[in-house]
Amino acid sequence: MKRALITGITGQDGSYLAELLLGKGYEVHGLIRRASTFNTHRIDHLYVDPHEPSARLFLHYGDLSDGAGLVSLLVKIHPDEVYNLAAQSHVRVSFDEPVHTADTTGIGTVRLLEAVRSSGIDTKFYQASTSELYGATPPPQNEFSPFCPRSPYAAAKLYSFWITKNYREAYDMFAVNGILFNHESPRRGETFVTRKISRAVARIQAGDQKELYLGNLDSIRDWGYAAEYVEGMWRMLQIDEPEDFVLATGQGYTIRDFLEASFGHVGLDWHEFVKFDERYLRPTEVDALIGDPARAAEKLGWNATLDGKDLARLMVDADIEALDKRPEWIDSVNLASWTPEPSLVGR
Ligand code: NDP
Ligand code: GDR
Repeated sequence: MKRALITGITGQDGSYLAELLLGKGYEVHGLIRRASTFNTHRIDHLYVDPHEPSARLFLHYGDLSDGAGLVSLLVKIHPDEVYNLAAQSHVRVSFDEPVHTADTTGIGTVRLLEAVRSSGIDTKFYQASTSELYGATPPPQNEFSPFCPRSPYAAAKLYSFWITKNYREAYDMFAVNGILFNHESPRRGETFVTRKISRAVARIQAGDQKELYLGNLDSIRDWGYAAEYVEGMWRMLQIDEPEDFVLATGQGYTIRDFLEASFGHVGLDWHEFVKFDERYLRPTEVDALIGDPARAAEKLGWNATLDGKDLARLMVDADIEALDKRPEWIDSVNLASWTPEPSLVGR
């Protein structure tokens, strides 16, 4: 049985990847952070009591800031594959917490690589790199496009990209970068723009929310489906020679297009609900990201089947279903009066 270690298993991608690997017969180990509230809701459906003989998912407390802990964990688990998905992953937040972002999203990667190297374990290593590396480089972007990061997050990920490549070359490690363009799902964090919109559509339709505050509506993103992208991550570790790949749909849409598709899906006109709030602007913006996934199609046989507009419909339907499942007593409460102030709605 193959054994994998996933950092960031409680996040969107980690949960889909855990599902995929368990389905392929792997024993899956996940790094989780101790929190004062439960942070495992995305993987609760996969959990089997470790005392059961059928259990193949095991969770371990740890943190990318704790290098010694990572060494101990690797020695204990002895994984065949390591997927480094953990990061402070919010671009806007990285301007508020640049040093923390550098420490987890950047230095965290070398802590994990160094833990692999120093523990002498023979394992393949996947690094969650990002289209944000291209920043100001105009689309279409592929594996040969120059990097031009535009945020503390992207600068930290740039370090992680190069240190992963360096460990591959210096120590002959099977270490790869997946340069993934935006990918979304019903499990997307609520403060990323797609989920913020799909949740708002569901809540506005149910009468629980009146307005939606957003920032820049002109940026273009290449949105794919997270459940498909984790398959691409896995395929990158199954080829003979390690190399870096772009995963994308090749189709770009503006935030306006996403609004049109989401609100339009339930027969609403977004112009009536969306308001501008400058707090959601970034000091430096990434205007347009549209990936060229040709290399992944050719060498990995990987293709995205859903694009941004499909995602808008899928996510709105999922958020409406989630609201429908809430207990009946909640309907007797005036939720509209509970709508948080814009400052609390997220970034
Ligand atoms: P999420 O923000 O949903 O998940 C991030 C994960 O990292 C969570 O499990 C979080 O734990 C964990 N984490 C954060 N800080 C630490 C730390 N110091 N030590 C250990 N774990 C930590 O991200 P996604 O699932 O969307 O993305 C996965 C990875 O892929 C990230 O690295 C992201 O930057 C990158 N990426 C994402 C893209 C996307 O469109 N989704 C595109 C390209 C790259 P907790 O739950 O406790 O907060
Ligand atoms: P991004 O995703 O920055 O591309 O990073 P996000 O959804 O946060 O922003 C996309 C675009 O929408 C604009 N925008 C808003 N964004 C947010 N979050 N909230 C708003 O209210 C809002 N209004 C407009 C943004 O300005 C931006 O142009 C994501 C993350 O998952 C990264 O970890 C990953 O590396 C990249 O995708 C690829």
